[in-house]
Amino acid sequence: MKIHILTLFPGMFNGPFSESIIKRAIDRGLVEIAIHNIRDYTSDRHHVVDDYPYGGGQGMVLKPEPLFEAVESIGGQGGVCGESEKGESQIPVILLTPQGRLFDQQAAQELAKYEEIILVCGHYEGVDERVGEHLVTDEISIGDYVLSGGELAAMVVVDALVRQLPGALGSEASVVEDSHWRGLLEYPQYTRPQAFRGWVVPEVLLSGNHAAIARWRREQSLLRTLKRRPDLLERAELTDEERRRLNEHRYADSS
Ligand code: 6GU
Repeated sequence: MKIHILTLFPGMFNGPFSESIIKRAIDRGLVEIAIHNIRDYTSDRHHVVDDYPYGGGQGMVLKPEPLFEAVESIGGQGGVCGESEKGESQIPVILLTPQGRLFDQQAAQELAKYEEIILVCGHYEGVDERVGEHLVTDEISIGDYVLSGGELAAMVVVDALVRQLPGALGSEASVVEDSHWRGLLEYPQYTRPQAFRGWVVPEVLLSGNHAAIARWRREQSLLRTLKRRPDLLERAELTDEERRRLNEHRYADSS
């Protein structure tokens, strides 16, 4: 997979991409990450990337020309994602902005299927609306809070994509068992020592009874999700029996 990132602050990406899973995926040739400085795509003497908003108001707005120039030079053509007018398949061009649709595990899975994507980091008070309308194919937000720019959000997206690439993790099982894989939170994990400051590891995990352990973990996932993120249960893959038992818990808790 090849991921292009358009940013005004290329230096921000140095740390996160040179450690851990992402570094290993790059070293193994599973992903190539190309950081492009938006300022390099200006054509004026002062390399201006932003300007005052028409109509007045606070802050500055990112100009459209450098962003179009950058995306087109990379090979993204804008317009509707899928097929271009000429028929060749298009590279998704994704603007990171608090106005975007919420990024979740499902969005991460969909994006990870592409051979090449372009992430555009928004900044200042906003990005000229013509970028959203005519250049990008999608707009993504990573949560309901405002960040100073799209860079940290782009790093979040890259991490979520890269860890899904075959061979990126130590074992494929890690992806399958991850939180949110089937829409539930993960069960509690323990390691040695068996007793720490008087707090002991649940007995079942020491039993060697794999069926009992699997049952306990599933139960813990369900209860934890019910307690912390009940909204996730609507879309989770549950058996009829599990739904019935959860409903019992719900009523037990509300009475
Ligand atoms: Cl993608 N960008 C910014 N600036 N703030 C955000 C965000 C993105 N997602 C959540 N907050």
